[in-house]
Amino acid sequence: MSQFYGPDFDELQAVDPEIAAVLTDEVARLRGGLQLIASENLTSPAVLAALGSTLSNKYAEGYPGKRYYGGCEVVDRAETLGIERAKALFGADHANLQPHSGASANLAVYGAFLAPGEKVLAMSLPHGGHLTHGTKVSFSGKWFDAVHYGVAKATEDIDYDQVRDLAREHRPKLVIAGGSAIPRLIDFAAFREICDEIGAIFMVDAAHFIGLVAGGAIPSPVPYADVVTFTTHKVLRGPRGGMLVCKAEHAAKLDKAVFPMMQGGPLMHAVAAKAVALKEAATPEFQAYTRQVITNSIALTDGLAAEGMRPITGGTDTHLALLDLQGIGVTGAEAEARCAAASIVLNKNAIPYDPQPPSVASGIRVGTPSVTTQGMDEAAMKEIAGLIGRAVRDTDGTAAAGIAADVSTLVARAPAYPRSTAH
Ligand code: DSN
Repeated sequence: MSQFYGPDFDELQAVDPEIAAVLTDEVARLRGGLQLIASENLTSPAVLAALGSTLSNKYAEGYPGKRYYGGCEVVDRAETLGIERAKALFGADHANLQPHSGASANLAVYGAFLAPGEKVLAMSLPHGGHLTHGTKVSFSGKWFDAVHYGVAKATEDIDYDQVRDLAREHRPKLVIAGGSAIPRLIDFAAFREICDEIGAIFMVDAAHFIGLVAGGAIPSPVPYADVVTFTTHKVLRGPRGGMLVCKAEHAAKLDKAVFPMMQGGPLMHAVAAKAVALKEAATPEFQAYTRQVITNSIALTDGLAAEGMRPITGGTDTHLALLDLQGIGVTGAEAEARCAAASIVLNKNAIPYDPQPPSVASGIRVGTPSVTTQGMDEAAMKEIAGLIGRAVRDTDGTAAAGIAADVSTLVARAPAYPRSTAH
C-alpha cells in the first residue's frame, strides 16, 4: 500500500456529499464545454495530487533551512526543489515560490522597492494592464502614485514613445510592463533602456505569458527585468498561485517583502504543486504544447476575423486575442452571455478606447491554453471560431441548444481530464 495519504474521493462523498457534488459537477462543466478564458488552464493530475496532500497541514514561516517552526525538514525539500527548478527553467538568479497569488507577488514588489506615495508607471487597465498596476480600487492605486501609459490608437500596441515621455516627466521609482489583455510581444529591451535612463526598477508582470516563456515559445523578460512576477496557473499550467524570479541583488529584499512583510505562512501544498508544474514545464512535451498554444491562438483569431470580429492589433503573437465586436453590432456582455448559453466560456473585455463601460465592453478576450491542453489543433480552432460566430449572433437564444450540441460533439473528441469518471 502506498504511504501517500492523498485525495480520497469516496471519503469526501461519505463526509460531505454536497461538496463532493460540486467537485464532480465542475469536472462535468469543464468536460461539457469549451474553456476559452485566456487566464485558465487544466492543470495535470500530478499537480492536483500535490495540491490535495498533507503538506497543507504544515506551518513553515520562513524559507528552507531558516524556518520559525520545527518539523519543516520534509517540506523544505519541496520548496528547495521548486526554487532550483525555477532558476534553471527561467535562467534566473533567484526565485520565490511563496506568493499566494499574482496580486500578492506584485504587492511584495511594491513593498520591497517603494514607500507609500511613491510613483509607479504601468499600463492602464482599460488598455490591457492589471488591477494591481495602480488602479484606484486596488492597494496599488490607493497607496501609490500611479501614472499610466497605454496603446497607440493607430497600432493598438504599446506606445513606447509615450512610456518614455511619461517616464522622463514623472521619474517613477518602479516601471511595470505586462497585463491581462496584451495579445502582442512586449519589447522588454525598450523598457529596460527607459528604466536605465531614469534609474527605475523594472518589473515585468508575466502572469499571462510566463508559460510561453517557460516553453521557449516567446522571448523571456528575465534577462531584462529586475523582477518578474507571475501566476502559476495560466499557460504555465500549475496550481493557482503566484511566484517571482529576480536578479541576485534584489533577492533578500524581495524575500523579506513576501515574508514577513506581506504574507505569513506559505501554503506548502501549493509550493510543492508549483515545483511539480515547473518540472513538467521543463519537458519537450511542454515546449511543443506552448508552440501549439500560439499556433492555435493565431488560427482561432483568424477564424474569428473571418466571422466579422476585428482582432485588436490585427492579430496575436501569444495565447490570447482581443476581438472588437462593434462591426457586428454586438457588445462584449451580450457575446459572453450568448456564448455561455451555448457552453462556450469566454469573457467580455474592454478594448482600447472603448466607448462602452467595462461592465458592457465592446470586445471579448479568448485564449487557447485549455483547449490546447485537451489536444485540439488548428482545425478545431476553425470549428470553434464558427461556433462562436453563430453564438454571438444568436440574438433570441433559439440557436443556443444546437450550438451547445455541436460543442459537445467537438469536446468529446478531445475531452478535458480524459481519465475522470465524472459525467
Ligand atoms: N484575472 C486575470 C485574468 O483573467 O487575466 C488577471 O488577474
